[in-house]
Amino acid sequence: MNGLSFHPAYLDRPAQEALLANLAPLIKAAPFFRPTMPKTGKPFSVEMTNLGPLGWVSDKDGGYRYQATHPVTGQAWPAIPQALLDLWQAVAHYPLPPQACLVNLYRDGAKMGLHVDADERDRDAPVVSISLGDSAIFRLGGATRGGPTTSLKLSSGDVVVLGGPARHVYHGIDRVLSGSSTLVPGGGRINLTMRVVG
Ligand code: MD3
Ligand code: FE
Repeated sequence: MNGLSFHPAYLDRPAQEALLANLAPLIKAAPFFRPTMPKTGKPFSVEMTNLGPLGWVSDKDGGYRYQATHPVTGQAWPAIPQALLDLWQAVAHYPLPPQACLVNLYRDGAKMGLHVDADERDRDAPVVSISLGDSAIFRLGGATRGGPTTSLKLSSGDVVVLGGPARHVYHGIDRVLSGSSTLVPGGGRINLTMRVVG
């Protein structure tokens, strides 16, 4: 796939543990919430929180959007840790820093349907994804829904950079392989995506 760069095992186990320890107090301050679908209000199976000046949220009345505050606590999102900004710097090859780091939590049975990330004004900036915990089957399609797709297993410590054409393709998480990692307390998978919102 054009614009996709895959860095398997970019973070070794000690680095994954250090990152998770770094995130723990931030997630305590900005707890995971469960977004709901625009219009229908159907809850996501994935829980989310954010770091940075902006965070991605969704609910029945407001729909998909970025905003500066946590939808439940009303507080500003915690800052993106320097270790994550350094990682962005090392792999994104983009002049601007990320404004949002979306943190996705996949507990038992959570998945994410095929979608395109299109709520960012900056259409050129890449997205950097970091996987922690249980492995997941990631599905990658093309620019239109209904075309051919391929799947890729994302494991703990893997980093994916989606730039260029890959930034605008359909993608989702088919399933998480429960029990495949011991990293995340309580089990499951955490995915971080850093974004320039524009
Ligand atoms: C391809 N997250 O948060 S990360 C999302 O594993 C999202 O939680 C998945 O899709 C996850 O929006 C996949 C890899 C990823 C992230 C953003 C992309 C792939 C992408 C944007 C465009 C194309
Ligand atoms: Fe996405």
